Amino acid sequence: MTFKVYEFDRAIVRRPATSVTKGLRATDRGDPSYPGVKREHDAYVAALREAGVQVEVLEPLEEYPDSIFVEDPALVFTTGAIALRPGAASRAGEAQVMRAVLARHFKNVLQLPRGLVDGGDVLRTPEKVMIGLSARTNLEGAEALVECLAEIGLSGVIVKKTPDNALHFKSGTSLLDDVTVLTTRRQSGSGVFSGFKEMLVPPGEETAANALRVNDRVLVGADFPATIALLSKAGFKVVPLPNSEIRKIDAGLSCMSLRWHQ
Ligand code: CIR
Repeated sequence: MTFKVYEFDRAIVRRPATSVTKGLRATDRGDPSYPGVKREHDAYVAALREAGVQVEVLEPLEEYPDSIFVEDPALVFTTGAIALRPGAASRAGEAQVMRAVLARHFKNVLQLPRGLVDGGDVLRTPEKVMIGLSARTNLEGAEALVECLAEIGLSGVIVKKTPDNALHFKSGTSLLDDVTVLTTRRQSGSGVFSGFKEMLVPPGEETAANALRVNDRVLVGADFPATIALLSKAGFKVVPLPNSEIRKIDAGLSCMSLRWHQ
């Protein structure tokens, strides 16, 4: 492979439906406003394009309030795509819709045969694909995913230590470069990143750990000044993005796109 795992030239996103205001959330801090979500999503798509990514924008799906989070029903890699079996009952049907989209882009589209997996629990690193168990991803699904990954030449490893209160494995972690992860004190304490250099998000900014490295830059929530300062000081080119509305339904920055290098 001649490119890094955070180098992308293609992405798929889906415009929010007005039903996005009823999206799932672990803690209710009030519904997000539709215009607010739309504004934040537009800024996200613009940031991907500015990073050099060709973005396909899919039409909204009113029947799936959380369908803006395209990362959860599928995985995409240069060698193929995998339609998943999302762990939230209200999101299960999103995978079939996404499968048809993937078929337009990939010759090889696999289907997770059993169990449950959300893409938010799957972290691609240079050596392997880490699969965190969570309330959305079970062992049966994770084991099946390891088999699917092997079919497209990738090595999956199951991580059993996603912190109890995290929605997804990646809620508390993102890959910053070949050897560095941005993570929370809590996730770090589990020891799953022993092979990596860890940068810890400052206390109170745990949600910032779901950042997104795309090509030469890192997209980070604009409301996390200490994390932005930390990353900037370490030499990363940081793009702060507004996400105060979308966060009300537990969004980070990885979840709104499927990204790959063609
Ligand atoms: C959900 O609970 O499924 C959505 N409200 C949020 C999904 C965020 N997905 C992600 O971080 N991969």
